[in-house]
Amino acid sequence: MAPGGDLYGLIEDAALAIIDGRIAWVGAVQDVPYGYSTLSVTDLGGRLVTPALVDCHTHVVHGGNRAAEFEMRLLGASYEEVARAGGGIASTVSATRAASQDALVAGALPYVDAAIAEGVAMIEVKSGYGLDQQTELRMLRAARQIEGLRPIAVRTTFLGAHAVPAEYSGRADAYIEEVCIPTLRTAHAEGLVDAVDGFCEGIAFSPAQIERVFNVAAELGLPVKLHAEQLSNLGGAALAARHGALSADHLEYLDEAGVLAMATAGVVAVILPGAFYTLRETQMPPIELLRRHGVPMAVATDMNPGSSPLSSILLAMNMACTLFRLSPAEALAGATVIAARALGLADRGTLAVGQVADLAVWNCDHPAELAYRIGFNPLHRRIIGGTL
Ligand code: DI6
Ligand code: FE
Repeated sequence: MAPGGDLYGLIEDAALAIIDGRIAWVGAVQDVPYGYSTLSVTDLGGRLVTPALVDCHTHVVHGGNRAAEFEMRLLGASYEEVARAGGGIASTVSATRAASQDALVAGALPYVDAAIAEGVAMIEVKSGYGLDQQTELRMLRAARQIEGLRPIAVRTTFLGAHAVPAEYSGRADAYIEEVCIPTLRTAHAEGLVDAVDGFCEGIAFSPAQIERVFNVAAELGLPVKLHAEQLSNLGGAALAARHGALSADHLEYLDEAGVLAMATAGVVAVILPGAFYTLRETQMPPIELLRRHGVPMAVATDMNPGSSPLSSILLAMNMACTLFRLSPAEALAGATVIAARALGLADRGTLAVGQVADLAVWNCDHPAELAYRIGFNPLHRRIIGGTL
């Protein structure tokens, strides 16, 4: 560990004891209790050690990509023209429906590997590009399968209320009743769901429609989170707060009433600068209000093929600082302990006794370097559950 201000609680010349995958002791080398002298020792060469990173909002499981749409938009096509040409979210739904589970896994692994290479030990993965029962289940099974193929923990989120599929165009209520809710029940019965999400927006679902899904989540004992106030303010954050949500995500159009509701209910604000950047948004999330009212802020990639083709959590941290004026310390907390909290987990994300020993070891002198450089990866190695 390295010298620096106490913003980070840095310990110089530090040692950390790990027993059975948990942090058993942390402090200065000269204070290591005698009883730990029998443990095997790994010298990390004086490098900076932080909790491993957590990417708490991604859509890495999906079919196809939208590079052609990106190109069309740069040539002047509007979002509507892109959609009429079969682009937009509908094109990802078609590609995802056409993909086998193996193909979905194979498509996600390069993003997962990129995350691992940057010190990520846990990634959240959402469904929401199937929008029919079969494909939503296949996406969630693919997400679960990743855990067996790579050294990373996966948390799955059911996002059936992401968009209205073409076959239900103009019939969003029927989609919620006939597809979304029955699929949620089936996915939960199969053990595929850790949390339930929705997209509360004019182009997606109304607060009343989201509430119907949230009520079923409550009945099943599942925590909820919400894409809220991304493009307009429909009161999604307050709705999430009323339902005791783990997080409300995006939040560019959040107002002070929404901030207060989140603060009171302990809802994490997940800041997603990759989508803000890609959509060339100009309305910033109300960072200063969130800070003033004590709403914890997480930072994530929102990796998805449309609005945020960003797989680098370090770049998301940099963007959170440069675009939204988070401090590097806030960005690091946002991609560790607060990100874990956005997933309902309190057992990781800090270097404290009893925490899961998922660590990142960096070729850095100071933790501010993690958010400072652009497109540079200083990871030395990860330590997962105490294992190098
Ligand atoms: N908000 C977003 O930015 C993405 N989903 C969501 O709820 C957009 C997803 C896409 O364009 O494919
Ligand atoms: Fe998202």
